[in-house]
Amino acid sequence: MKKKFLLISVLLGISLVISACAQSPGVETNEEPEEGAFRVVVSRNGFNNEAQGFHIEVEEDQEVELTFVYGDSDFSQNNPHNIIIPEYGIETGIIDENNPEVTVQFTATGHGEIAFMCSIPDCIGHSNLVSGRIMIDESGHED
Ligand SMILES: [Cu+2]
Repeated sequence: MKKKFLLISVLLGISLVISACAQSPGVETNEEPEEGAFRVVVSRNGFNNEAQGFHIEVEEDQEVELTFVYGDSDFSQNNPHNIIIPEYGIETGIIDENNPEVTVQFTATGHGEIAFMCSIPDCIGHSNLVSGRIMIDESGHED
């Protein structure tokens, strides 16, 4: 009987810890991101670790929220980046270990592929950060 009580107490304790973790702010969850919202890790390995061909897909005229997250914290030195989307006149400003997250917002106007890249030519891994694309689907909303 005592053993059973102990087991229940332990299980209850574990579930309390789990629910506490799930509720604490800033903890990554697997929830579906808001439509039009994207998180892109920027590191010497590329955008989300893709050296080439990284892109996000949006609908024409969609409101887009793009969050760039510094991904070189595991590197031996600070490695500042500055992401620009020239077509929209957008610049994140320095993203580095002191300013690890920047969100930009824009309306996905225009056609085809909008380029984004790092504007700091001597950042480590720069060649992996020059070919980001925003692909705009012009077919409308006929899902
Ligand atoms: Cu860079």
